[in-house]
Amino acid sequence: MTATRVRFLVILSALIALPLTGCQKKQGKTVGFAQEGDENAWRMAETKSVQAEAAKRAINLSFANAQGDLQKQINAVRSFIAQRVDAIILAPKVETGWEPVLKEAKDAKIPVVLIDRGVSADPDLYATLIESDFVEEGRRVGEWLAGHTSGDVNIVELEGTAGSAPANDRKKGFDGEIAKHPNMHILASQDGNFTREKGKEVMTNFLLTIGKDKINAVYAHNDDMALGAIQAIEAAGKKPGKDIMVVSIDGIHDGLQAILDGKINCICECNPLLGPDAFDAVEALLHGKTLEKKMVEKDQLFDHEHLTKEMLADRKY
Ligand code: GYE
Repeated sequence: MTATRVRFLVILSALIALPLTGCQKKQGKTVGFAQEGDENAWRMAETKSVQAEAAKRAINLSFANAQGDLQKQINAVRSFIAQRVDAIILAPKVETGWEPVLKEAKDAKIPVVLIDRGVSADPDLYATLIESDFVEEGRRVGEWLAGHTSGDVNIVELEGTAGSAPANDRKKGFDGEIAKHPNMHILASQDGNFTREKGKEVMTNFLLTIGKDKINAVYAHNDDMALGAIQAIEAAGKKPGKDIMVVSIDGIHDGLQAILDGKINCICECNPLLGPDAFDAVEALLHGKTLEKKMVEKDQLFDHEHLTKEMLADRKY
């Protein structure tokens, strides 16, 4: 090859490369993730799992944290549609209110993968829902409580965020199980918004208004509220896990540690590490596949007999 020809080829390739580098269009796929909030360790673990999985697959992730504000979350989905992302992952705060924006996504041909919480909208409006069986979680801890007490139990209930799928379904599952035992009663139920602070506040109030000697057990819809309740029980001079039994759902590190410490009696796990399943779904959809409307995560039950220090050391959240 002559020197002139080499020079010509170098200039030519530079000219071809120029417009490509000049254009800032991101390479690869872009996915929007509309997260409902950052209220506790479970949710932070879920967010991290989605972010880590996007990075692993070299997918650009647009992340929006609605900080518990439904309207903000709906607006985030709307802005993902306006950005023309390739797909949307949505962890919806509550079940209702999603039809209009899900319709907009469908009209724009952007698939929506729901993770961790369901919605009450027409299933045609989203591609799939990846979540745990919340009714079953509530049922299992109810069954555990019935099986590990005389069956004569006065319970107070700390509910998750009002209107959210896990709050609605965990209540349903537990209530259904308790109803089989005529001497198990729920004395009071109140929204603790899935946070430790609110769990403590509501439990403090229950202990004062109902009386610390009348309550035999706490059913918390998640570990964080149970951990808050434990602080309230100890402040009232009672022993959590003994004087007042505590059962909850999630299986975060601090919750399982409380089982080892004898302060929580039983926890039904709820897996927050949904990133891999969420992106398997996204990639299948982007390859034109149709998915099952619902994929259910497998959860295990922990109590003092079925938990060891070693198991806790391996825990990812
Ligand atoms: O149990 C709770 C979180 O939606 C399943 O939300 C999730 C629940 C989880 O705030 O800790």
